[in-house]
Amino acid sequence: MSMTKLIEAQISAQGLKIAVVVSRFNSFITERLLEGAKDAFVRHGGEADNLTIIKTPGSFELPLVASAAAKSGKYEAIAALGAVIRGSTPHFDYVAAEVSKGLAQAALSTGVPVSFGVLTCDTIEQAVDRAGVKGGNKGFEAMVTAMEMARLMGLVNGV
Ligand code: INI
Repeated sequence: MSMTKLIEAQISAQGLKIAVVVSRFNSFITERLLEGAKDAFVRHGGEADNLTIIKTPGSFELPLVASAAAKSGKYEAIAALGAVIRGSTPHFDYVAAEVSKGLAQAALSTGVPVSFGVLTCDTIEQAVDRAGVKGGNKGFEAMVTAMEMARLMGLVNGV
């Protein structure tokens, strides 16, 4: 009889070293995302000493810093947090496109999970809703994903 293998990770921060890379641009939103991420880490058994917070000027700078943090070998996962809010110029589209592509690239090129906790919103209200008001907290979710992916990569890589 054949036996199907299922690989699925538990979500726990116990013993995990994680870096949060967070943008200062739109800090009234990103500070809320950061609080959500810290809350998720602590609630899942993470130790304060195992959490590193790295601040960037804007979301555009997140991929380079996430990539450097991933390459350092110090962290099992990275959670990237930012808030890109549409203005009256095409700037939004360039920043949103580069940060999403860049963070995916940082994960794929290093093998270290990088979760996408970057809001891309049309309005400030939409961003507020996703930073702990009506729509949950995307920083919390990004941290939960970072923890699960850190464990999952350990299982897939046979560590
Ligand atoms: N950075 C953001 O994180 N969110 C934004 O909404 C945003 N807008 O709209 O301009 C933004 N711009 C700054 C950008 O990320 C860079 O820091 C800047 O262009 C310098 O490289």
